[in-house]
Amino acid sequence: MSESDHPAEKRVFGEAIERDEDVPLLTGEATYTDDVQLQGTAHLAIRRSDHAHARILEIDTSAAEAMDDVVAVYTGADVEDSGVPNTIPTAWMLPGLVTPQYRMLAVDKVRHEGDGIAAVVAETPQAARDALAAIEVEYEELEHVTDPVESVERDVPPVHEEAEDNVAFDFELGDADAVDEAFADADRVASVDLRQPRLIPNAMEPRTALADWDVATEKLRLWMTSQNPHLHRMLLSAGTLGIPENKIQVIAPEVGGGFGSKIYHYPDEAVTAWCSMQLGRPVKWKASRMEGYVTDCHGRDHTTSAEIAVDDDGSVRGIRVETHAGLGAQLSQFATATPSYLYSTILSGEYAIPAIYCRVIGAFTNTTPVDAYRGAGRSEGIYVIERLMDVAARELEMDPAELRRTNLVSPDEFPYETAAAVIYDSGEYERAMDKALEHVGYDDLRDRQAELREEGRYLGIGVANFVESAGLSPSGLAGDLGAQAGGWESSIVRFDSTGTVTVLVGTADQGQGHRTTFAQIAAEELGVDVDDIDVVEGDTDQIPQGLGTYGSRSASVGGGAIARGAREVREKAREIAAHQLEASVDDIEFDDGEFHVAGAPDRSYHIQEIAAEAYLGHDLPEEMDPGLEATNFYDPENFTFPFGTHVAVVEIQPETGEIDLERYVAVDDCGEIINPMIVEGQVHGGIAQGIGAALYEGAAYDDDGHLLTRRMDEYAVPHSTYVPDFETDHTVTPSPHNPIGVKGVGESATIAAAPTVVSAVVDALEPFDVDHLDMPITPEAVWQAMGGEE
Ligand code: MCN
Repeated sequence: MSESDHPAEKRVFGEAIERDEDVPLLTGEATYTDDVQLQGTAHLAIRRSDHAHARILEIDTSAAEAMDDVVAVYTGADVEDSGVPNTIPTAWMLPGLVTPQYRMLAVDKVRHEGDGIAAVVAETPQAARDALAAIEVEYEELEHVTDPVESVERDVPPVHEEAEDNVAFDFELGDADAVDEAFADADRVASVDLRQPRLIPNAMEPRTALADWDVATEKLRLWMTSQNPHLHRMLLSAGTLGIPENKIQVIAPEVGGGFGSKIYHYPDEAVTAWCSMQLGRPVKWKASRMEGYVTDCHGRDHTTSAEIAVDDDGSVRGIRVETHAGLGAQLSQFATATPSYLYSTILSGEYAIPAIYCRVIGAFTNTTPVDAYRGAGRSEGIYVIERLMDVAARELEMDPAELRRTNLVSPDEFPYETAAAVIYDSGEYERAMDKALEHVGYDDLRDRQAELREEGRYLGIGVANFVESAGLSPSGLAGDLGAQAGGWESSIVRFDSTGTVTVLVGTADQGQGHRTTFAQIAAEELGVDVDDIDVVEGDTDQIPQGLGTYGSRSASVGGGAIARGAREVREKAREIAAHQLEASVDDIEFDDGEFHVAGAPDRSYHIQEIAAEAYLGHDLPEEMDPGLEATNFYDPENFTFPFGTHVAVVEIQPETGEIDLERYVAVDDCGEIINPMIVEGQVHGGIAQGIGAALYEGAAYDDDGHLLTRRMDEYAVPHSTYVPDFETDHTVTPSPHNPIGVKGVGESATIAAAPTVVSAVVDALEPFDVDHLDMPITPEAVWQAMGGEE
């Protein structure tokens, strides 16, 4: 272990303290959006398209309007006529991007099953839902397309008139000529065609919104299931409703999971707000589970051809990747960034690859919009490079772990600039890989595999390395690449006069444990007890600015803002202490919350006493303002790049094709660890989601463009019995540019697990000459690959 595994002595940072948030969450005392009750609330239900693609000829709402308890029925034309901007804007512009107007309710045609057509507001949720069926819609059906390759290659009516060929963008990264040369020179070339199916996020709490338009003050209060209340405030203001930003308050109370799906500015929450504005009374909308399946943004949907050029000694010379990325029927906020920059820039993985070229065609299809889902872009990219490593190892008849090791970026090469245009901050890749392989007993497993094969048993060992760009930054770079927002986060760290501390931060938890870990950061910096710290997130009126929680940014960027704010507060307290102790500031030491003069620890002031002095005392240093708080905006100089190695061991049942996942070992490196228990929880959840993608999950459409997997018994998220006990470990390689050395961890294991498990299954099937199977790998697919009849 290197020295970095033993950070300087810490009090509470790095401790596995229990999650402060759990008692209210587990006892049902916590407040979710649906728990918020306002007097006089009306209820919204949304009539949605049953067709994948159709022109709307006529909508007759009269029967619905006449029903008992119905307050109002609105169509897309009503929204349009109200004069609001009525645009759901995209947040990431790519060169040449086609941006058709995305409205709150469809006006001319429906573009996917689930597209909103009309809004019913009624006195009760049941009355609103009942009235939906009474709305008569006359359609002219149009040919539809659900597959991203067919969408651009087949002659089909365009999803949007603005994109005749259904291409929203055609993106390239890397040096095509250098790659051509590498391929011409290399000893061998291997290739693989991959399909990464659509995944459905399945957060436990459905999307919900409660809007309250105050007619007197013309202010909108909107409680909603949001991962980023400030972004929602900004997008509602500028693009959709045309209300000044300072007249909108977005509140995200407890949020029950998101996995990306609650980042986005959807039409539904905006319609809820718009209805409240029309009626001057509170309006609530809550998605049903099935509604969520067709309206929450899906993830992935990539069809890829990838090639790798290698020399006989295992050196990778270059990779070439072409991907059709399904975007669905509309451009969701990060729909363009995820399959372009987040995907292509991680294709180097943990390896020193001299030449990389990637082309991504973003295709509109008649399906639910696709956007970032846990691992967003990085999952898809790491899957490609790790599958390429496996096919190259087969081509070279080399051990797949050995091929990986041969190409790792070594510790002395950091900061390492890849041929995919990013600079990795720090890493000790081989150390993590060694740890994982030793833990699983890799060499012995290979021996056992050979022995079992003699007996007609098929053991598979899958190894995958991953690196991940977490916490998009800096803002300048994001802007250069087309982002319509920055990469910073903001905090306020405030002592109260009695010595307690309030930390306000612009991130927004959905289960990650921010309240606990952020209190640990502040407690460490300020030398106070964690119980004296209250962390506040999710309310735009309390926290002036923020960008939210996604892209595994909260610990590194939000935590960075908190640490910097706390340090500012500590320095002001130091000045007050120096004044009280009649000493020079430079002579004041800070130890476990106490300020004292160097070498004279007997006379000291605790920082909490100094807080009282800052508010209540009468003797502050000359020209110092009262109070003890700091506002900090932290704009990191780079992403952080967590990494690690995961190993899976499977055994295939030859009679049925069933896959027994026997062991799963994960060694992750997320820099300095704030709370090891929370990190382990994130890794566990992430592995489960990656296993889900590898073996169980995948959205499917029928020939009419209807989603077939629209219920929990049709879309298979892994149950606890589907996953083995996880064996986790870590290394610690601090990020050199982060104020507290942390890197993100929220998505790491999802990124690693899918290629690890696929690698293991394909490894087991080596005797059957199987180089690759697409996810989700079902027993049926395995059985067929082993020669079973269809
Ligand atoms: N942490 C830590 N030490 C580190 C890094 C992180 O203790 N070195 C802690 C953090 O303080 C935080 C948690 O681990 O409590 C995750 O931190 P981070 O990696 O910064 O990720 P975010 O908090 O920004 O969360 C986003 C990430 C993403 S992108 C998805 S998707 C995801 C995920 O987190 N969705 C989740 N984890 C989830 N967990 C739950 N329960 N529910 C979701 O919807």
